[in-house]
Amino acid sequence: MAILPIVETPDPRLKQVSQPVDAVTDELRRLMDDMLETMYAAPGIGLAAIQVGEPVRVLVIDLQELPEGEEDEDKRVRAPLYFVNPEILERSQEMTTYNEGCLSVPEQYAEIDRPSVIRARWLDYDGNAHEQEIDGFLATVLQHEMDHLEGILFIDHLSKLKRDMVLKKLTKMRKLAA
Ligand code: GNR
Ligand code: NI
Repeated sequence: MAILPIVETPDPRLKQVSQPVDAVTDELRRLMDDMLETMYAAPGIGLAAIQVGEPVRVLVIDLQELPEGEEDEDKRVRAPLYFVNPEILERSQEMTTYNEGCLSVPEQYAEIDRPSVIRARWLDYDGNAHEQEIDGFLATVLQHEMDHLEGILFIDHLSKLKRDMVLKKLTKMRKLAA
């Protein structure tokens, strides 16, 4: 397994539309393993293949939630999810707002509205097909990741004024870090 460099805005690769994969092969599983390792190291809770420069419709998610009643941050449980060629079949009219971040827009956050519940279809790590209704934080993160497959970042859901403010803060942060 390998930790891969994460592509950051304004890299034009993040605007690319990713292509469906023909089959879940060992080579694709290797990519998914590397994406997961890269995501854990970042650390993050989701990663689309284009964020490591691969324009294919593949993403990994692990919400790494604390067990009920647990407060120790070290007790987070790993439960990786793999989505190949994901599709959204239905979206609820009801919307939910989350303060989103993105590894490709480091250390910037903004409140984004998205449908609260979606019905999705995808292939998993073994190439098995799933169709399921998804709600809660997973619905938000899956929609954030699926946006990456269309070349869309969470900041693209903001007004130009707010987006430019975020990008300005990012530039300033990078100058301070340099
Ligand atoms: O690590 C991440 N956290 C996050 C928080 C709220 C909504 C979406 C996300 S996904 C993000 C990782 C990432 O950039 N995935 O593309
Ligand atoms: Ni992201």
